[in-house]
Amino acid sequence: SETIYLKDYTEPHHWVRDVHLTFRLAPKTTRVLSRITFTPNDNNRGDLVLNGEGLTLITATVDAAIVNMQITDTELRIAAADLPQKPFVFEAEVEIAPEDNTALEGLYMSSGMYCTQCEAEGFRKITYYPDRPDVMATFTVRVESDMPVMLSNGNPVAMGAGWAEWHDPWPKPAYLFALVAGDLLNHAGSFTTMSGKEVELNIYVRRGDEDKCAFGMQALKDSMTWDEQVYGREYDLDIFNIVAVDDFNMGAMENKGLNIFNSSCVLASQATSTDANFERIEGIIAHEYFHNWTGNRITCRDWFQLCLKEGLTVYRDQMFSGDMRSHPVKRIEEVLTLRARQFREDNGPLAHPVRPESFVEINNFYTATVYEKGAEIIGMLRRLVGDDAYRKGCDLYFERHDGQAVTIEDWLKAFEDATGRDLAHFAHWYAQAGTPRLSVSEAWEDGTFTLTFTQSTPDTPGQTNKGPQHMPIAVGLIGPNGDEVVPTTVLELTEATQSFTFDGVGARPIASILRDFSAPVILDRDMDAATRAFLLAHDTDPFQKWEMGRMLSRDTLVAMITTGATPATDYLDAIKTVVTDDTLDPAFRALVLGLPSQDDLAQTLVDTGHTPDPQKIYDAREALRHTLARHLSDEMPTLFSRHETPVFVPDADGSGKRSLRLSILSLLTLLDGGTAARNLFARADNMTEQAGSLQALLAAGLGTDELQAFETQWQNDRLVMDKWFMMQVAFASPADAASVAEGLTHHPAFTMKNPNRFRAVFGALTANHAGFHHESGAAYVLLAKQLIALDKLNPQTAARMSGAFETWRRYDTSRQASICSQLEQMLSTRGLSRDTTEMVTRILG
Ligand code: HT7
Ligand code: ZN
Repeated sequence: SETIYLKDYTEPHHWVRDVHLTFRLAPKTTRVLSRITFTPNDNNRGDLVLNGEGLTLITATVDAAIVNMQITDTELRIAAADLPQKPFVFEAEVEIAPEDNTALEGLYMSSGMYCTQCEAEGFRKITYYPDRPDVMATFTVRVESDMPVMLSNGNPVAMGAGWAEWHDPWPKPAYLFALVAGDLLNHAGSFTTMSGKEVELNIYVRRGDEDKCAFGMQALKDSMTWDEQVYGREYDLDIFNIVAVDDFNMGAMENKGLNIFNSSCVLASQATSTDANFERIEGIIAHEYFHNWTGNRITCRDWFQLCLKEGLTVYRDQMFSGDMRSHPVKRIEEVLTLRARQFREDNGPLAHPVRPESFVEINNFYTATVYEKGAEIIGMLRRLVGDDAYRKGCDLYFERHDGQAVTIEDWLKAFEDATGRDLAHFAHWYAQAGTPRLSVSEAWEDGTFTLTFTQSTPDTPGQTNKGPQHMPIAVGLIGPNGDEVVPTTVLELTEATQSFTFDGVGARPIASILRDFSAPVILDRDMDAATRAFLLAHDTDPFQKWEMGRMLSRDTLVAMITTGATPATDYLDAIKTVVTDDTLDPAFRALVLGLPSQDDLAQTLVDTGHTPDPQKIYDAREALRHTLARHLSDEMPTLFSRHETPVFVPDADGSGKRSLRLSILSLLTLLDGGTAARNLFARADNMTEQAGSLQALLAAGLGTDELQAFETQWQNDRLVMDKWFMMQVAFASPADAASVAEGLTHHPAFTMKNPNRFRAVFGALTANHAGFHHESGAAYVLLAKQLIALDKLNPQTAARMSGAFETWRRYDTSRQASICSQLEQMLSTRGLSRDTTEMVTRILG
């Protein structure tokens, strides 16, 4: 397969002014008629190159005349010599079969409805077109079908029996095109924008789901208000539609005026959704809405610039969620995911820069690095320039580039021009892969405290000898009596080694370093348990306070695994003090009680020179859970009962209380034989507590009857059944995980065609660390076999899930050999997709 390079970017030979499309929908024989006005590009004259895949061409003309054209599997080309050297109209009719489209890219069918997914390169499966983001055009779309609801981008123009017409006045790239047709119901709302314009809002769902839209509608209105208040960005069409679709490869898609959502990311109700679901739905609705300005009005010149829209939009949705809920709790959750997904990626064979320099299949680069590290870069930029200058830079970016397809250079230039700062060094964050390691030493003499930092970034595939990064490190100093003597100060690191002094510090202080996780780095710092416990008790920065508890837990577990040590009483007491401190937010206390994941511990062991044994990691974690349960046994009943929420509200306060209560319940279940969990399961009036109590039972090796009851109750609710599939595999014992997953593939409700269902089972298998890496190797064999089968139907999802093997080099030679043999088996499969081939090849290294 061909590798595409950023350095090879050239402008297209033709620009598009406007596009008229007519869809005659039929499951096996949809006809797509296109009328496109092209203008030759004076900067780069050449052939007309149109992408097209899996299309049956019926007719094509230029200015109504037949012309010579070359057609391959991937493009239609008309030689420059055969084209007018002025604007011309290209018309075509093609046929496609949405019902046969199991890849869920292009036009496909899901539960009887027609829908599209065009990002990144799906539009070429709909008709011949220059399917690249720098080609922006206005679209007029006519849909013909017998479906009651027919939607496309922009504003409705007219409709009649069997047809509807839409016009989108904002020029856009083809990846933002969308069409939906189905027998749908809408939950309607409205919003008045800051300039007084009325916008019609709709969430379209399948019959039966209409009672699960209210929360999403409120989240949409909150997002619209927030973007006006915080970024000064107003919505720009008469209507904003969201559609829920059951079969969807990712979370959601920001198509202009017609967002399409995985139903799991929009449908919510007290009975069927957990607090985590509510929080995620609120965040994703915001994310897709915010794309209207960061992605749609200003888009990417090419797919290498993906982080331009994704990193910025993730940063924006994170800030929104912090404002809606709790910034400290959100920040801890963000760091947990960043470390679990992005640090893991950055540390293995799939490491790549936030702006990659090459790819084979762009779908493989919708990664934690592009999204989450991309968001961290925006957060660092803001910290470096300050809040006011950040807003000025954004304003200038919007003003200067509205309606354009731009690059990271354009983004940074807007900030340089708005702030007068030179960001050339800072720009390295976009180019240099790998997580920087930052070590720090401390000295105190005659009232002067000195911090000396040394940074280095490890080699990653294709990149060696990296330079220092420009990073903001937020620090504060705490005096020996626990009072803060120096409040949060941002130090700017630019060199490999750099010292900073603080004068007039009376007694040797304890430094709190990397407050609010101000840069995406690994901090190497020698610290004894007593100092960590001191900061856990006294740090004023919630992130560092949590971090100290986390490090104490991590060190305790590593000592248990490597030396058979038992947990120190001081550690147990320090955790108990925080968990029982009623002045602290319950959500924060639950996070302090949470232990590092098994995957996290495996990497920590590698970093400290050990080969991880997944079973030993599992055993140590279980042993520590039992020890914590015994240590908290007197306090647990009160903690559990005091955090009951008699009325369910899915907000920060309610979810925080339930989070602490369920964390306690999980430990309590290890001591009471499951009595409290069974009670809660029997009377829970919300999914958070129903699923939480069931998980507490499963984690203690109990819950068989409850699992059965859960299935009986929810067998007709596909999203809740995903939880049922997931839980059994996630909480299966290490020896049973593979066989439980395999068994579930024979359940009548299992299907490979629905990505949510496949991920419920196999995402859970790969997340069950000791089960996935069980010494039998059964899970490796099962996953490879399933991915080979899935690849034939849905290459995008198969490729994404093959990332589960990325950590193979961590483990012993026998596990390495088993994984490699499965990866090779996958590679040798005839017809393996370009997507999965690229991923497996990179993983093998
Ligand atoms: N911009 C979107 C990314 C995307 C996607 C979504 C659904 C299915 C396939 C997809 N490929 C890429 C989602 C987002 O970041 O908002
Ligand atoms: Zn996005």
